[in-house]
Amino acid sequence: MIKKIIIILPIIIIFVVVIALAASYSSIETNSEEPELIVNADVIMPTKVSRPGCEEIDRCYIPSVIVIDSGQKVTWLNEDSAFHSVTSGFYGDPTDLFDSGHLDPFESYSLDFNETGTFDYFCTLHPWMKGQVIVE
Ligand SMILES: [Cu+2]
Repeated sequence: MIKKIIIILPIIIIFVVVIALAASYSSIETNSEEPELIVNADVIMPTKVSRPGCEEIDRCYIPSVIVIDSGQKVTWLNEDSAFHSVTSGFYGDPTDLFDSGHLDPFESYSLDFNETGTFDYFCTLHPWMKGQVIVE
């Protein structure tokens, strides 16, 4: 009788552990299926742009040049795991027209453009990141 219990008990314990692991795994699965951020971004800061190189393929801000009509809004979304900014002007020569400050990963920043013109912007943390909003 005791021998039987000694054999059966570990089997029951393993069975319970497997069920518990399966339950926790399936709940993780369910969570990952929930919709992620729903932000209608016009310009994306993609992953890995905190290292130089994106400027060579014009992909630091995507698109790096956006053309809109006067009165339209532009929304930037930081899809990188590093901080970035959307700051008017050029690195070392900001124009003080707009500045998002440091955007956290998956944080967005929106701005209305009511005047026509070409608005250069850059990232205060990564001098190679440059973009342009052209308002017609
Ligand atoms: Cu940056």
